[in-house]
Amino acid sequence: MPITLKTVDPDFEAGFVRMLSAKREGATDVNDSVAAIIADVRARGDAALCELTARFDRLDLPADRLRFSAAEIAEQTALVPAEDRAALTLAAERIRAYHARQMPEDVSWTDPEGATLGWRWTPVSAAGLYVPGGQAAYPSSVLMNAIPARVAGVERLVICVPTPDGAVSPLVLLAAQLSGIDEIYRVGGAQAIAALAYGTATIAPVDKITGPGNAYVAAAKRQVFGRVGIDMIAGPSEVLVIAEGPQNPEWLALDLLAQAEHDADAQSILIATDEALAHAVAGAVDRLLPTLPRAEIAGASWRDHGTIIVARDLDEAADLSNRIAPEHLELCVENPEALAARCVHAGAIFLGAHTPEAVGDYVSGPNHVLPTARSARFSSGLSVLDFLKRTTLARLTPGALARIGPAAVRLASAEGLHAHGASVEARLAMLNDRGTE
Ligand code: HSO
Ligand code: ZN
Repeated sequence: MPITLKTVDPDFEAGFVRMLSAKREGATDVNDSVAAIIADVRARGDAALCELTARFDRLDLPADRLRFSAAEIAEQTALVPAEDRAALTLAAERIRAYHARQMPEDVSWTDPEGATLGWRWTPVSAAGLYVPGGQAAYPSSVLMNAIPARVAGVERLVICVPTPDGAVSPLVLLAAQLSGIDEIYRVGGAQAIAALAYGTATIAPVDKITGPGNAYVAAAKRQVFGRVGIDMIAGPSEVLVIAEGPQNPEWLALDLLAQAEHDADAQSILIATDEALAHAVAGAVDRLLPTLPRAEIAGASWRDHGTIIVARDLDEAADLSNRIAPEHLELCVENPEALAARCVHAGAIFLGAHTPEAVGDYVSGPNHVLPTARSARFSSGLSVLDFLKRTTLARLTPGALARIGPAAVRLASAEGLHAHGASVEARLAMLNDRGTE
């Protein structure tokens, strides 16, 4: 049974705070073993990569076979049924169109002192995308990571995906192909992250690593951060559904279960403004749960982390939502735009009863790599900006230097940095000799 809280109850606040601070991820400390793997790959390159792949994925390959050949990719992608290919192609097109609009413009202006200022965006040169193996090898996540990088103009894009016992996902390879990636290695875990960060003879290093992964991958990303950029460390997925009646309880129940089936640590929360609707949804969840192929995972998530809150009104619901700062926020209410304006901390908002979160996972266009564990308070989902760097630009005319330079001289002196001041003064002295405009 999920926790049910009513905001009118005197013990509501304590229960809500308990839910907010509950830790949903197992705290296995893998830092030491990850550090050893990274050190090994740095020291022994491909030899370490091959040995670790044999050990962890039971795949014994020489270094020159770690990369999928063009023939292997063609052979695998040909296995994808036409309907799946069409769906993935539609998803890729919509994700591309959405992200193309995120491309920021370079900016330049001349201020009243005569300084021409601005900034310029340039892509990182190479990015590595980690794709988990096994059950979590989501082709949709390949698109969500690769397409923004492509749109940003990243020249070299690489995928690392573990293939335990040699098992390959044709759809993952097709997603890579649709994103224009042909450099794909069957390497996973911390060793893949180490190779992407430091390079080996076979895998040239990249500048930025993105993509989800297990505890080892997450720890490895943390440890190589600084050497390379990383996207974020994603925690278990979560959804908050805010609903006011009348609503179809089954729709809402399925939205909660869609999140729950990801992971036993996932969290689904419903805030309803009327108690009858809350009960109807809870009943629908109980009815539908056993029918799911992933009933065990979804059941564990719903039992341990599922929460239903009955709020007084939508104002109160919005306040609670802002405290939760959910990764996904679904607004099944009469006027979702008005409510969305009040919900300021959320990774992605889905407006209205006909926008289930699952369409956002695949085909609506926005990215599904989103801030979890309340990090939507200070961060955003993956975007084109994650693959761009902003370089600032400044050009001063002699007149501009004459007008603002003396303040720099003054501040340099205050900071005790003589050469700083002198570099400006030398120019000012010359300008004084010549006279400036
Ligand atoms: N809801 C997940 C993404 C996903 N769902 C991939 C299905 N496939 C995290 O936003
Ligand atoms: Zn999902």
